[in-house]
Amino acid sequence: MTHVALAIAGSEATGGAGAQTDLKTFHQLGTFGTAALTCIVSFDPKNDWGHRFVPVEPQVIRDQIEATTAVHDIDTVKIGMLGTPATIDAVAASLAERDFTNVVLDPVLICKGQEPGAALDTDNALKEKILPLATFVTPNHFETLSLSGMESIETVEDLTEAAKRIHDTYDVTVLAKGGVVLPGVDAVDVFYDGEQIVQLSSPKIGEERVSGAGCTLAAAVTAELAKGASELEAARTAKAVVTSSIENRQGGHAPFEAVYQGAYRA
Ligand code: PXL
Repeated sequence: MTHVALAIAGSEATGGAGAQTDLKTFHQLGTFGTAALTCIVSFDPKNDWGHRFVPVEPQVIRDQIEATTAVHDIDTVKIGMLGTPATIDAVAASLAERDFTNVVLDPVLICKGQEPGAALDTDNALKEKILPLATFVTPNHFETLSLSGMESIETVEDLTEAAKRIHDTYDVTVLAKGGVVLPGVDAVDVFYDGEQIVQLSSPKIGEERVSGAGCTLAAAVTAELAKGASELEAARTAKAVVTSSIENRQGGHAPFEAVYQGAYRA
């Protein structure tokens, strides 16, 4: 039987991020992909590609999780963009009712289309209600600052300290992403599970952030865990998948490019 992975994530219609990216990543890594949508994001080409954002009704989110977990045996789930405090409550309740072995959280803290006030409520709800249920978290530079409470992260040593603080606060395995934000020729991520600190490094590909890279990383961790990999093995494979997806990124008519997972080979 093919292992099943579930994404609880938003739709980003252009295929560069969100559930679309998660499903492609799941498929590329040989898992059976399923998705429960939490919100719908439509970039606005007439307004600087801002995010038009519509949350899915909380009960509908719960229904989708009920449906996927009734049809399939699912022990590994990825959580992407949730979007509102009400969505977060619905997902937290659905998670608490089930006993998932791996809950991989991509802590998407802000989305361009949201009101700053609303985004703050959402961030707080994510920290309070979802993070305690997560087993593995993949914060980017900005999210690592926010979750660790550190004032600045400028070196790999800072990133390591931040990963430790997040682990110790939330009792979760951390893969903190330095990405293109930290200086240097390599994109360095720091893995910390309470015992091992491991730096995952690969040469930067350009200096621009590529849309969907974070979704791909967390989805790849999820697929590997669903297949039975250890957390560290999953992190290593995910780093390779993201690097390949960025190398093979796809441009279009927007001023940003999107990751492509289809060229990755183990
Ligand atoms: O990459 C973060 C992200 C996640 N999920 C959805 C998104 C985005 C960014 O656009 O739209 C649905």
